[in-house]
Amino acid sequence: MTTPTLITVAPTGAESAKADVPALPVTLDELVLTAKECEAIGASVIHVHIRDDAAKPTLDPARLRDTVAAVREATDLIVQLSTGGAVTDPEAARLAVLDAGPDMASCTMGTLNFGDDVFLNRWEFIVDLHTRMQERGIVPEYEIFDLGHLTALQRLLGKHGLPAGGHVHVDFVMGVPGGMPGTAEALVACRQALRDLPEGTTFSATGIGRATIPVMLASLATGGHLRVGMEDTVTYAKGQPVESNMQLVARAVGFAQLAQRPPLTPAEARRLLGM
Ligand code: KMH
Ligand code: ZN
Repeated sequence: MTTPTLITVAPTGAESAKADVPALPVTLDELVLTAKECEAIGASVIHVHIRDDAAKPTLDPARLRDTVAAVREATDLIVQLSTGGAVTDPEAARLAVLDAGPDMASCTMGTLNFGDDVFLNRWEFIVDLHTRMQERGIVPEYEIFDLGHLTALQRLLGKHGLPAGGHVHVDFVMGVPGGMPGTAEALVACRQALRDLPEGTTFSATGIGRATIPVMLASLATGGHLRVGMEDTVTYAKGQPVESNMQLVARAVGFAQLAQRPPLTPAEARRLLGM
């Protein structure tokens, strides 16, 4: 039996500058337009980072609330806010992201070198984030940047219980300098390690930069779902900048259809994720 594909779009991220990547959606209007376009062609989840008036990453609470409301108003997409933010964001601001009331939020399962920076995720912070999401009924997407993060997730669920809704969904973020490589071999190792997580655990995968296509194909071939977008990929092919998030979602939909795993609608994705 074929498993349809959950497609997440991660349109903005916190790492690329608008000056370097003019097609990056950074205003609320740009984000909403992107959300509508990507939903129309097959995305069911949007992973959101926001920017301030100078297009710099921000976790401003009022802006986050307005963003959740605007995306909900314009689309049926599942709204997943990033609690990872930028590497410079303090823990308190990252926890306060939940006050914006998203459907989902990311929860990174460990600390790693992140290029030349450090993406800090202390154990106590992870527990705090996970517990607050349980209390508020916000469904986590556990971000897995390295194999050991799955061991940390096993420990988290064993000690602190299942997430809101009871379904466990993870996202393998592959090819960050400092994390696991964006290869089929690494994806298969992660896939095998899911044995130690609750039955029915689902996974998405995304490859950073040139890892995008191998990771996408490997994920489709092993029953996984897809995350694509300009947070992770700003070059479509050698020498060819990405024109829009829609272009990346369209490619993902094409690959998914070739694999006979058509995209899930947002309503079907909600059922899959236990919402
Ligand atoms: N921007 C990275 C430091 C997430 O959204 O939760 C963290 C990140 C993960 O993008
Ligand atoms: Zn992110």
